[in-house]
Amino acid sequence: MDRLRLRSEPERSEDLRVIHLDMDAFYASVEQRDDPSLRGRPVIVGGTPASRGVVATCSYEARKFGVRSAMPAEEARRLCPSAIFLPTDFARYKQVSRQVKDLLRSHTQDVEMLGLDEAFLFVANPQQTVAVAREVKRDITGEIGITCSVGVSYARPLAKLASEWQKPDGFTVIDRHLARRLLPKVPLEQLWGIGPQTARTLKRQGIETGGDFFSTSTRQLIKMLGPGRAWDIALLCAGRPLSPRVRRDRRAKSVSRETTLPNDVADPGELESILRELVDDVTARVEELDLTAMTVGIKVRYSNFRTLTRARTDPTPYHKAEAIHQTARELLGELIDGRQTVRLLGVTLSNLDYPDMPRQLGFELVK
Ligand code: TTP
Ligand code: MG
Repeated sequence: MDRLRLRSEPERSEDLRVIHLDMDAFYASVEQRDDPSLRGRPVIVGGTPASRGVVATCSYEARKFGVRSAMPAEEARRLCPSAIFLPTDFARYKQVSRQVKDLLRSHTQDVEMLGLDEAFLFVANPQQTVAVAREVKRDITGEIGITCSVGVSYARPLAKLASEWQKPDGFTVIDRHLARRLLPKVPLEQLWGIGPQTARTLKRQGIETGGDFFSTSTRQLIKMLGPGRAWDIALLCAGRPLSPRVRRDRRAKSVSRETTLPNDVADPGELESILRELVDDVTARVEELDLTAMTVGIKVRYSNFRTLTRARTDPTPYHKAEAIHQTARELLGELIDGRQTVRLLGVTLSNLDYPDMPRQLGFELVK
């Protein structure tokens, strides 16, 4: 059976640069901090059983009884009759979240908040990351008055996995060595970057861990996920996720997708079908954002690593996926001749038209 094989990666020195921090039982901890009589007791924040609401979160004391976020409050009360139910005081949690953010910014400018209670921090000097992470954790507990769990690693999904590893009040470092040992056993739904939908699709086929993923045939994985997604997940499961950088500008200037092929390919028909999957993927993402693109670009990396790009801009935005396919196919035709073997293919849609942005009149070819 043909299995996914990743090209071997040059040995790298440790490069722990990413910190992920997640507050413990956030809403409930704020409540316990502000009312000492609640400390050490099962506290449930969210809807009440009477209003047929659901649990937003609960203190770790309540978790011992099996209470969880998103559970009907009625069920939570059955599991834990002694629990204290409190309404959600969103304004207060938001205020604490702002304090957390300011504190994090005083440690490093490279902070990316995700929702109210979690954040990624990026540290320039990897020698200092663990020390920075310890200081941040200590200051959050000291100055904000609630505990958090912290993970340190070399890429975002692994830092996130690390912070969840020993909750609450945890501190976990996942270096490359540990990542290689853990990942084959980690349930896929715990990997940030694999959504619940994808995890369910894979689980239905008996693929529950990184180890299962690699013992599945390439053909089956590509059939289930498409080549781009299959390779992204393969890299994730191998502990080699893409760049750890922060995106400051959330408004995308382009949407792209590229994939390193399992084996080098020269056959134009095969390359076209892989290109089709990539185009489908970027087109779906652009449509999801309610945008249109004026430029279609492709990238080809040959086996000798020579990389060429081609792009074409159309004055009327590409509204139809078929038109994008057609252009991408033509551009590919300019770069392959059936003899040269290709190791990577990519597609980019750019010159995106945002509904609130004045239509650009002059545009240039984007390479
Ligand atoms: P989480 O970080 O998922 O949960 P938590 O902080 O309460 O607990 P822990 O991290 O220790 O596991 O979510 C942060 C807050 O978001 C949480 O305090 C309440 C809110 N929330 C909801 O309102 N509904 C939900 O389903 C979830 C998961 C969270
Ligand atoms: Mg949390």
